[in-house]
Amino acid sequence: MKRILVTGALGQIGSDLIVKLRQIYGDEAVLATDIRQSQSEAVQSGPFRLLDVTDSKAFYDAAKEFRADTIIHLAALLSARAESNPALAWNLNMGGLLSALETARALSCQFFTPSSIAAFGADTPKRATPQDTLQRPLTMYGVSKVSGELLCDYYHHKYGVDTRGLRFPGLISHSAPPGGGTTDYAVDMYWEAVRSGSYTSYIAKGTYLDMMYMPDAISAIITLMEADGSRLKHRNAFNVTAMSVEPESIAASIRRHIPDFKLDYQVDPVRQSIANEWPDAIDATCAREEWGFDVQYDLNRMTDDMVSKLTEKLR
Ligand code: AKB
Repeated sequence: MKRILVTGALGQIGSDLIVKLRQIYGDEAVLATDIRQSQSEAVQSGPFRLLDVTDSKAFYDAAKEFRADTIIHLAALLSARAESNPALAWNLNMGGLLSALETARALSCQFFTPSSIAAFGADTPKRATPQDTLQRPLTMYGVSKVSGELLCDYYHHKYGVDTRGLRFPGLISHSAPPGGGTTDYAVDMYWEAVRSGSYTSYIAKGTYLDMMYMPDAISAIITLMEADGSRLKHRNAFNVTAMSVEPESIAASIRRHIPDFKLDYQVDPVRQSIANEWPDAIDATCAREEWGFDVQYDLNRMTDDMVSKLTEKLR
């Protein structure tokens, strides 16, 4: 029976992941932690604890008292917010990861943390971006993600920690809003399409980025964590993606439900330069071969679900 500690439980991934993990392993088997308190029903359905992930003693104590055998470490600052406060991003993303890995080592926990398409850089091949390739990002978020991947590799090879990770593309969900990312424009577009029928994108027309619907991301985490470790050649993070889209592709998909939906542009130079550094479309072959990665949602299927869920929520 698993006992799972999740950090950043109130964030975009955490709020959906907690619900799914509790459905599978039981409410009491999943400890949700975050730096802030919440009344969210999903999180309140089982144990919750306040945790500042940069406090390594508090991290260790929380895992020890809960008798955790698995740590899913999600707490981090995303790309745009990290660019506006690079020192804070380094301290939180790297300090938090170090506390998490040290705890996993000391308590022999299985370990998951997400990486990102931000871990690549401007000189990485833009299309069919391979699993193993050049990674020289120029954003602080990217620097923290590539360093995090190396640290996970290090803890696996040096201490035998069972580290596993995914390089997530932009994640789209209708439950918790994302915060401070670059790919968040896609989520905002769905909300505004349903709420007001129009959206002004801060990402330019023609900017292709990988995306994935949250249910596929959650299922990828669980499948990877359940996979036979002896089949995994990569202990840093696997490329995973469901689609490569630009703002007009999402708008066209939305117009199948909201024919008058209007999309215009007011490009934000900071977030656009972050997006320009990221691949157009990554290659997920290693994830498919090593642990059976698969997705259920393409763009139109995701749009159908997003529009129907947001319509229920907002009207
Ligand atoms: C962001 O935009 O910062 C994140 C990511 C791709 O890691 N969604």
